[in-house]
Amino acid sequence: MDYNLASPVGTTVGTTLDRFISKKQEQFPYATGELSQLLRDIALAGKIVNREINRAGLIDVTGAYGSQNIQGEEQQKLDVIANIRFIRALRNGGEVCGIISEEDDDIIDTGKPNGRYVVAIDPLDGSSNIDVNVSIGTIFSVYRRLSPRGTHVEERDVMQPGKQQVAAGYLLYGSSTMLVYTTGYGVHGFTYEPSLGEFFLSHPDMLIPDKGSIFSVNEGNYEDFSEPIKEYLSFCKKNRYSARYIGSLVADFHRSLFKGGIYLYPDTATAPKGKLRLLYECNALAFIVEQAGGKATDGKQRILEIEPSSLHERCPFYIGTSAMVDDVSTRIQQYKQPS
Ligand code: P6P
Repeated sequence: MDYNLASPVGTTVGTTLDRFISKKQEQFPYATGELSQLLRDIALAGKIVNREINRAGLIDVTGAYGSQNIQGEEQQKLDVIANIRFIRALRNGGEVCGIISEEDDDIIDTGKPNGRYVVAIDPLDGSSNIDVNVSIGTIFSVYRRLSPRGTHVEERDVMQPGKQQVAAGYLLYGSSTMLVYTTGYGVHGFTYEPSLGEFFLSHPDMLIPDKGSIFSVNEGNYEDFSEPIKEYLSFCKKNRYSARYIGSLVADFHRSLFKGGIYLYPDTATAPKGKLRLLYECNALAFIVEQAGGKATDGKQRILEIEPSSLHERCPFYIGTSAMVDDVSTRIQQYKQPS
């Protein structure tokens, strides 16, 4: 029978994440398949966490877990569940010798001394939004280890500047669940089809719009912002930009990536390093946005250039459309304290 494959009946279901990774593998500097397997492990954990999130209202996984993380933040039950799922998936995959997680004070030794990679992860960012059904996300960075294979992970393995990342990505658990990642060869978005249990390529070679008119910041902190940031926000309003702030970093970043714009989490007098964490929040999104043609800075330097000094350090964070990020950096660097 002559099937008309152009018809909807014969339309292919699209490229799965697994097939895409395999096809792109030849672009990995180390085409040994280990980084491919690591990405598959993250996607698997993401599917499991997605299922837990989608059932959150039905089973007892919402609300506080009853303990705090090193940040002093109340851990949500799903925070703990997500942390366990990602650590377990990465440990079982065997490619990772160590992990740092927002939910753990110290480096996690996976007990896999032959793993070539280390992972920095925020297993469930924005989890305070779970109970109100707002989109939340997972953020991850992958580095090659510096210490010799066959030994246990060392602090230097995870304390690398963001420019050393070999892969980075995020999962967004929203109206649809997406996985967006880069290995340094462009940014690619996959949409999860739960009925098939697969991520399908939906947004190949993503690029951030080079013009933007959306600014995203928690203006509740306005009184604590520096003068150049206050001036920039006035500029945005005078130009009738749109204000959008979900209060969930992955969702706010994802919108900026799609629509253009800038996300700001500035330093303040009370929080001189800002709120967001360099190693498992800012570095990954900075790698992605630069691969998509955007920029990310702490106001003084590229996020990816920052040499980490502690596992859970924070940094001021300005990320999005290049011209908008440049505008903020220029204002910060040219601001002269009144004498
Ligand atoms: P604020 C969530 O806790 C988070 O780390 C990010 O997801 C989010 O962008 C930010 O904090 C929100 O912080 O101070 O505006 O509530």
